[in-house]
Amino acid sequence: MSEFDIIQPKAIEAGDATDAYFDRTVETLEYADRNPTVVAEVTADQFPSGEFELLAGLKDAAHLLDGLPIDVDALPEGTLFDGGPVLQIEGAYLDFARYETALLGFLSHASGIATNALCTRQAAPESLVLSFGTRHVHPSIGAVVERSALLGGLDGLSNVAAGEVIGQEAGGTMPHALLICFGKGNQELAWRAFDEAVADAVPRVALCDTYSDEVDEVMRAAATLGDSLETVRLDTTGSRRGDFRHIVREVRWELDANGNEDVDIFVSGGVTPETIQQLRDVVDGFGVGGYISNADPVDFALDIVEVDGTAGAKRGKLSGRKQVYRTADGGHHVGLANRAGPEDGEALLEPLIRDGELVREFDLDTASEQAATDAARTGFGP
Ligand code: PCP
Repeated sequence: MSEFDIIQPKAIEAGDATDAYFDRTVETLEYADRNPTVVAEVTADQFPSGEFELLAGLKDAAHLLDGLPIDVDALPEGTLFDGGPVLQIEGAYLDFARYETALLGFLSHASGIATNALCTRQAAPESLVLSFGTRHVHPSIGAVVERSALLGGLDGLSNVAAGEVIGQEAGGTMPHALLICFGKGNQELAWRAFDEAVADAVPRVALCDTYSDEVDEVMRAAATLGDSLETVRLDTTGSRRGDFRHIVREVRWELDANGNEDVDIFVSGGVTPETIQQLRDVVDGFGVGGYISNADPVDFALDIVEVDGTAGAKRGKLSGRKQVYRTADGGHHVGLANRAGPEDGEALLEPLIRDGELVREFDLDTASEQAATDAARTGFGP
């Protein structure tokens, strides 16, 4: 058993990562011999508001529910939704009651992160954008952060263990700590040692802002590594940035003036979609951390909307089994499932589990492509 404060996967699978009131509910319903067949829906807002969010975490949610004797429909992972419902369960309530807490957690956190990742992607469709943010979150959700970032369209990840979970190798070159270990004034020694030490496949990206002016360090790195230098990374700390766009353009000017037109400029540190839009014409790539990993979770709730065939919900929630549609103008339309949808509407809820069997496969690239396509259809972006 781990010494870390981490709920183990087996406890999640068993439904034990639940709020205690669901245990009391199970106890009470079993005592009263009551177990209605219900339809329950996961929704963020009841009516579309014009604010889209990106569905992620469905793979884990599906594996949580797999094997329970229920039917589940859901949007494809990587679909933009405006409120919901994003997932719908039909079954005897006691068969899934204890799974609500973990189900919402899987969907809420991943969808919030994926939404900010897609927003970041849309800010710079042509740039390299890498995920740097797992340092800001508990390591137990590092793979959730990295998978959601990739789902939103980022090009790469930095967390090694998360990469192993996802099946995609982590990338990265050097932190300031490496430069500092060689001492002030010895940046050349650090860059050269890095070039000699690491595998050929690792891109030669020199961090150029540790002790000195960015232009000065960039030109020293170029002189040290010559043709091996592929990229310079500027991670200038906030208090020293000044007019950062000007600094970046100066770096580009001096690189070009000295025959280093092929050297790319990569920027990291506090990067947001707004920063990206300001710099994307003068920067080749971005590392984005907190803006993505610290995203607010989507405020999903699971609500019963039908009991033993009769539509009914708590106050403030819309009764009845629903269907959601993508309309031709890129809108999100919610209607009752037993009524006709909009003429130009594409129904989005699809089977996920039938009689307890998972009937869908999950592929990260497919979900990421879905997100990009949907962003174009809905006009999602900063
Ligand atoms: C980068 C930057 C941020 C990290 C990435 C995450 O790290 O300074 O702290 O980006 P974020 O600001 O968007 O969350 P390094 O330059 O490697 O930091 P260090 O100074 O630790 O070497």
